[in-house]
Amino acid sequence: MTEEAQASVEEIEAARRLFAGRCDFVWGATSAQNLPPEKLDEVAFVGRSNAGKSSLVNALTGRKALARVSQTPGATRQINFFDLGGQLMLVDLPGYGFAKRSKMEAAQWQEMIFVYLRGRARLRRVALLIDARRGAMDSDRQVMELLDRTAVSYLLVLTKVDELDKAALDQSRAGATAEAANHTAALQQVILTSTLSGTGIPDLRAHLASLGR
Ligand SMILES: Nc1nc2c(ncn2[C@@H]2O[C@H](COP(=O)(O)OP(=O)(O)OP(=O)(O)O)[C@@H](O)[C@H]2O)c(=O)[nH]1
Ligand SMILES: [Mg+2]
Repeated sequence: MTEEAQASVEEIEAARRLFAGRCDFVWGATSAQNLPPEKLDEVAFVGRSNAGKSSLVNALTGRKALARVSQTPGATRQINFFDLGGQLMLVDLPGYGFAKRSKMEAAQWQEMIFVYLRGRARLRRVALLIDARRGAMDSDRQVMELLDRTAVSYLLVLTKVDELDKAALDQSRAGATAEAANHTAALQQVILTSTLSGTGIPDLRAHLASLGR
């Protein structure tokens, strides 16, 4: 069994305050050639299309429409940068693994995501989102391997846990934990989240806020 690092009451409260404060959209990059200068440490939200990245950015910051959310995969079309209180840059990326897009476009987006992940000196952490109903797929493993190679530490975040009963959730958690154990740059902690019920949101805030200090 892995012991999960629990945030203290003080850390949870400090994180709540940080995420309740200002958060401003500052930049949308349509290609890896027009990324903004690196002013703050960055945390990127990465995952397959529709995994719930933009929803999670909204839930963390308590905003309804800071980041654009859609039922249709492909909602986020650029790399969006949000300045959280001058402390941390939240970076919402387009999703990968969306089969309906043209091959050309899919390849361009994949390239943009990979260039960003490889080349950002102040990228402190990646939250790699995995739909709890689906588990990790090959496209996720490609990203994990890239992050292992570049030694950017990442946290597996299971999303939409409200959709699962307890047995399915236990299975999903076990799958993600095993996946993390297989990858050198993956943190051993897995965070379970739901933007509908709020499960895991304070924990994820605490995790990210500890980077901004
Ligand atoms: N049941 C449930 N649905 C969720 C949750 N989070 C997000 N969704 C839904 O999942 C869909 C996709 O959400 P987005 O936040 O747009 O996903 P994304 O990963 O940003 O997608 P792309 O930008 O296309 O890569 C939307 O219909 C959301 O309402 C959750 O915690 N529970
Ligand atoms: Mg999105």
